[in-house]
Amino acid sequence: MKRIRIERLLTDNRTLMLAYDQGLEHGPIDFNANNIDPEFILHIAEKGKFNGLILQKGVAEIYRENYPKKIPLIIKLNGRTNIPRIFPVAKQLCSVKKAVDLGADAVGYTIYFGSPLEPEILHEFGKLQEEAHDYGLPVIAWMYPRGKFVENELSTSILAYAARVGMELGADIVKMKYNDNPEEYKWIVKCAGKTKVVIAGGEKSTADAEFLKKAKEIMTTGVAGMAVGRNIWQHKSPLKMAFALKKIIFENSTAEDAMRYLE
Ligand code: FBP
Repeated sequence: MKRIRIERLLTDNRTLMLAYDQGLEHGPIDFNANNIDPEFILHIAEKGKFNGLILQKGVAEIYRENYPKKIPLIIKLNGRTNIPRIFPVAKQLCSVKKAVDLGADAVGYTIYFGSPLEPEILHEFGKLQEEAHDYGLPVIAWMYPRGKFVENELSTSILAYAARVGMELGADIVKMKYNDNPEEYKWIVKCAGKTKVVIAGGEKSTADAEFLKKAKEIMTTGVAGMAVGRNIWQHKSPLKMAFALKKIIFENSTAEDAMRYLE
């Protein structure tokens, strides 16, 4: 079996990734005149020295020439728009081979855990996880409980189950939502075993201090870090927010100290 090259995504076992797949998932409603332009994001990724930039294959392919060489590329292999609101499912749109051709350092895939279409989702993931590992590529599973069988997407029990399933399926990293319960979240992280947990940023927070306080709390739960999109590139000073988060994630700074970067 090939060695999985996960080290590029980590700094001392911690990570801060930049997510920019929202153009497909949510549409231009997330964007303004600056961040609608992928080149704006590539610049932030490079200057912010992120541990990875998450893109759909189209952006990676079309903006290939401008891609910052030193920033690991994470290609999201599946995705969906938010127009058809039937079953939560996102089919594979990019092959592992295509991701490799594009220079990917890792691949990602959203598992709508609990969806009525879960059997197909898990089957598709199972195949691409093997293909990616055959290339030595780490696999990141977005473990999002969703659909009519999921009573509460953020309950500790469903998130713990989701984290465990990510590990059982061979994900190297699971990307999960945070449920504002640091004590219970430690159990969720434990359920993932040696699979690393990273937390999604979520909707743009209206208060920087609150967002940094939450990041600090998140880092007490044992997760490896965060994969943030809107809270960075919708921020009026994206790089300042990135550096503030890095202080917390990599240097164990307090939220108050990190806040100085934003003042
Ligand atoms: P944000 O940090 O902007 O929340 O991005 C994280 C992310 O997982 C993206 O990768 C993805 O596009 C989006 O959230 C999907 O979130 P949802 O399914 O809740 O709309």
